Formats: sequence, structure tokens, C-alpha cells
Amino acid sequence: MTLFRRTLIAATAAAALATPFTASWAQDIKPRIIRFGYGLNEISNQGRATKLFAEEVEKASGGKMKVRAIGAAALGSDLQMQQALIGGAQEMMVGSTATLVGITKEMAIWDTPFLFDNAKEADVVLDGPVGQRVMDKLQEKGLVGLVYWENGFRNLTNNKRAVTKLEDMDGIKLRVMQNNVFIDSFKTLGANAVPLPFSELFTALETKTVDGQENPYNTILSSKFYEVQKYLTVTNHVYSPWIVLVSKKYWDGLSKAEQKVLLDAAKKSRDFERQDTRAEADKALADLKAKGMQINQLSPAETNRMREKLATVNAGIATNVGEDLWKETQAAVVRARAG
Ligand code: TK8
Repeated sequence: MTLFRRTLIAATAAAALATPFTASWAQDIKPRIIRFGYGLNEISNQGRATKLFAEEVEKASGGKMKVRAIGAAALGSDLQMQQALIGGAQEMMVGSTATLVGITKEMAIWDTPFLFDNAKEADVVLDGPVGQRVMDKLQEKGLVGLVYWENGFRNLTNNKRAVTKLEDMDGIKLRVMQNNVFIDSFKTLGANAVPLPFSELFTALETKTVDGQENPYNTILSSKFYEVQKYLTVTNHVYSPWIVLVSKKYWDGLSKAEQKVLLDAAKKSRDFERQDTRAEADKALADLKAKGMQINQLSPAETNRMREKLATVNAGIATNVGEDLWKETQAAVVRARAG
């Protein structure tokens, strides 16, 4: 063998190892268009992470799989998109776990008020066995969960009055997600809880159909709620995850290689999204203040009163999700807190 030939063979072998697309891998990936719906604006943490997901899918599939990202609930509210995924009319979406409880009751575990003290605990529990167990429950209902993203700790805004103590919640007409735990929680605190899809929220605030709402800082900013809301109270009453979903009908028709492309890209988008969300949240209060909102901190004593009142909804959650899951989650939180 000539030196030239030997060098050529070595170079070809090295190139084959370096490229992710071996012949069989490439054949396993077909041209595909994936409609990926979400509820927030394109310029939001949700929009940015969806864009990154789309880029990663395109890269890893050698340009064959294309994600068509459609934001601002243009494909429908969370509930409508979930049904489209189950029926196979839409391929993917991201939305709140809280809007899934009508399909998979176990999702209500994440609605437990004050379940997590910080984002690190949330990451450990959501990415661990409990998070996976709850996610796997979706499969029998026609959905495949890939990863949890951070929606974030929720805070209260309204137009009626500065809420600095429990009694200030009295009679506030508060939009909540379409979810029984949220309805019960805010009724327990004295508010008049009105369940509405997120896609109708801005208009409901603008037309004063409701007085207030609760969402993480990032959403209050990206959805411009500061334009129609005066008061913000830092309550951090619950941590909300988002979940990236695939239609099971669609998923089952994909090759293993295609499924891997989606799962790997979803994990990358999760890591990006959490960092991006946290960085934005860190400076969001100052931004919202600059936009004219009046910010109130609850005193530790008032936070405790709220926490104690809300503890009464826990028994109902435990019954609904099952005592086993409830206990397993509590134990996972204790471990996350210690570690
Ligand atoms: C976006 C919603 C939103 C949620 C809500 O579709 O409804 O308040 O926090 O993020 O899922």
C-alpha cells in the first residue's frame, strides 16, 4: 500500500468517526415538519427556548427535521393544543403542567403551594424519579413528556390595592389557571378565583373583567401585564413548571434516531431555558418597577399566614394524586433540601 493510500484510508476512517451521520443514521431520519405551539410571545423565555430547540433539532438531523415554532397561542390555548396533540393534529407544544390535570391528575402534585423553596430543589425533583414518574403517566393519555422547563415562582398582580397582608386578598377577582388546586388555593385566601385560559388573560385584565392574576416575573414582563396592572406583591406562592410535549401518535411513528434527536434537543433547550429564565427573573423586579408597577414584599409573618392557610389544600392534592405519590414527592423534596 502506498503511503498516499494509507493516509487516505486513515483520513476517511477519522472522518467517519467524527461525523454524527453514519449511513444508517441518516436513513433513519426522514424529512419532517414539526409544528411546535406555545402560549407566550415570541420575545419571552418560552419563545427563546423554543427557538433554540428548533435550531438544535435542525442541526442534529442534518437539516431534515424542521420545527415550525408558533407562539402567542396562535394554535390555541394550552388545553386546545393538548387535545390537538392527543388527536395527532399537532406534533409538539410547551405549556404549564397545571393545565394538564384534567388529563393526568398526578400533574397536580406540582401545584402544591410552597412545595419548593428554591429553583435548585425544583430541578432535582423534576429531573429525578418523581418527575419522570409523573411525566410517564401522560403516555396512557396520548402524550409523551420530554422535559420540564421553568415557568417559575408565581407572584401576584392586581389593580385593586396593594396586597401586603392576607386580608387584602378579600374579594379580588383573580384570574387563575384552569386547575382545581389553583381555584381552591385562591378561594381559601379569600379571592374570587376565575379560571381562564392564558390566551384570554391580557384582554380580561384590560377590560377589567378580572382585577388581577398571578404568574412569574418573566411572564408579567413579556406579556406586558405591567401595562394593565398597578400592584405586584412578591408572594412566590408556588413554583410552576412548563412541560415539553409530543403527540404520542406522532412519536410512535418516529424512528429511534428521530426520537433521540427530539429528546437530546429538548434537554439542551431545558438547560438553556432555565439559565435564561433565571437571569431574566433576577433583574425583572427592577424592570417592572421602572415600568411603573408598585412592588410590595410580604413580611415573613404574612407569608407564614398565607402558607398556613394554603396548607389546608394539601390534603385534597394528596387524595387526588394518590398518597403514594404525595409521600414520595415530600421525601424527594426533603432529600433535595438536604443535598
Ligand atoms: C402559557 C401558560 C402560562 C401559565 C398561565 O400558555 O396560564 O398562567 O403560567 O405560562 O401556560
